[in-house]
Amino acid sequence: MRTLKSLIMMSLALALPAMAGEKGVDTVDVKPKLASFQTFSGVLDSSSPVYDRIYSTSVDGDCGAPTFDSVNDGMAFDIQCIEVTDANPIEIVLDPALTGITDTVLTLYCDPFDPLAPSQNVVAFDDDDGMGTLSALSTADDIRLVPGREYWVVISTYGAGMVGAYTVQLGDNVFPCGGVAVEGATWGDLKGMYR
Ligand SMILES: [Ca+2]
Ligand SMILES: [Ca+2]
Repeated sequence: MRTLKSLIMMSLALALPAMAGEKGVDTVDVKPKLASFQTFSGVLDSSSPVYDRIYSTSVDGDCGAPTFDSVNDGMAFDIQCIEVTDANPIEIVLDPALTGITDTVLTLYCDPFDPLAPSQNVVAFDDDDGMGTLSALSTADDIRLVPGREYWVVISTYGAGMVGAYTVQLGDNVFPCGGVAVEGATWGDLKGMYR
């Protein structure tokens, strides 16, 4: 009994520093705007593809933001394409009224995102800057993109097994260019096709 308890305490002690490093105190609650911004929507469910996600505290418009491996693996994800109309800072905000996922994460990639190499091509990442534990990339993050180029927004979750519908509001210099099929997203798959 005592041994089991100390084992549990040891596991907690080992797990906590990693968790604390990834999940900071949530002090930011960026609200979606009330105006009729463009949006995209989708659903994460048990049939969604999964990946071992990363997190990042940096922003790099040139697709090279340094990342950290998350202790959380096997997250459902969805890919949506966006483009910008100018080089002003962008906003991408999960809409709490239309999102049922309890704890989202959002990663912005240059095209393409490879679920087998999620640390490559990263522009920015956010966990909790939206309302509660929802995600938001806001103008405060100063993310500037290149018009005419496609970027991929990967909507996923903090932990594995989190599912539900989501809607994402885009700032007025951002517009959606459609969902991206996962088959088309995977460099590994493409290499497999032409090998
Ligand atoms: Ca979150
Ligand atoms: Ca928040």
